[in-house]
Amino acid sequence: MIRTDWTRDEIQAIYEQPFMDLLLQAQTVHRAYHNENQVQVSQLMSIKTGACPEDCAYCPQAGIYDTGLDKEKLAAIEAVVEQAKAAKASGATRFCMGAAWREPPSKAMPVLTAMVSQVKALGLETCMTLGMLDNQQATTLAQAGLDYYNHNLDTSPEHYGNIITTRTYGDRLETLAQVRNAGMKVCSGGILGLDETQGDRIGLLHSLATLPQHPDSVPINQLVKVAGTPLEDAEDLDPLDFVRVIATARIVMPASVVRLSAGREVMSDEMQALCFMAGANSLFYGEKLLTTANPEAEADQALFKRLGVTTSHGDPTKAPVNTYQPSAQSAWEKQVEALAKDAMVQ
Ligand code: SAM
Ligand code: DTB
Ligand code: SF4
Repeated sequence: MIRTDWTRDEIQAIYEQPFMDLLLQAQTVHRAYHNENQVQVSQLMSIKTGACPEDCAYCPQAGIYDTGLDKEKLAAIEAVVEQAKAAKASGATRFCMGAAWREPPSKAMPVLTAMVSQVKALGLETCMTLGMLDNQQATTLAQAGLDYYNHNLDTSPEHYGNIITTRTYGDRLETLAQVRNAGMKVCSGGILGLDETQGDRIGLLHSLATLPQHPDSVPINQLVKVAGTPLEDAEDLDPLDFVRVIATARIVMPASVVRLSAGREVMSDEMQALCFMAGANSLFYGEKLLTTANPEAEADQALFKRLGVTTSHGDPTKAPVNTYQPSAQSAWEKQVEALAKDAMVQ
């Protein structure tokens, strides 16, 4: 049962339950839909860096903030293919190309489509995040074979105007609709740590979980605070609230792949393990995100080893994905119940 009619109250009730209950529920749902010890790994590359005309208050690439970033024009196709080869060799299965644009300029489209087809020819899944897309651009990218398009809602509709003024929430929803209509997979999530309230976090999850079809991939980013951006001194997040958001996303969008995204550089291995337990089953891999640091691939491999986690080719989702009956007891729930009975007898 995959629902797209969640109310905010229902999502709030899931989010606010005792932490252990929330984690148990999330892990139970996770096991019904996904291969429990598998994680999908994507690698990012910034193919056009900085000088963005938008004013996203979290972003080091917005041209109006002085973040000391080196701006770079659209990368050459060969440079992108080289980096994609290296990503594949280090274990990534999806290559995500990001550009600091409001929307892709039409003269860039032939270069972008060549990047998609050449990266795909390496046997990698492809993803792009280029800003807003119109119908024509979405169709062109889909025809070139682009598998995923990333476009985040970022926060709740109410908080959105405090973070971005140069494009609306409605614009973002429109781009997601264009991506879906063109037949590409949707990657859409948000950022935590934007001085938002708990209600805003629930509002973000509500917006994502009530889209006509859930995003296939849901990145949950923790703000990387960058000097020079308006959010450089934002309040630190309670790490357990971050885990609550992951767990709630897992429960309300059971078949989606939830990605533990930006912010891992400051998370302990134990915190990341808790996020996997809460239902995260994808991450960004490689020492750089777009412009900021990420854990080294070796550190991630060591963490996977400690946790007995393997990386998946494609999504770690079980097929068929829509047969989960919340009322039916899973094998794992039965095991938990049996163990609890045993404990009472002793
Ligand atoms: N310019 C395009 C756009 O915004 O649609 C694509 C690139 S943009 C950098 C992709 C996403 O990265 C943003 O939507 C935001 O969620 C995330 N992001 C940007 N800066 C971040 C930061 N400092 N910390 C965490 N996430 C960030
Ligand atoms: C997403 O949700 N997070 C990624 C990806 N989609 C494009 C980007 C994170 C960027 C973090 C800041 C930086 O490195 O510039
Ligand atoms: Fe530009 Fe994207 Fe950064 Fe916003 S998040 S300033 S649109 S690069």
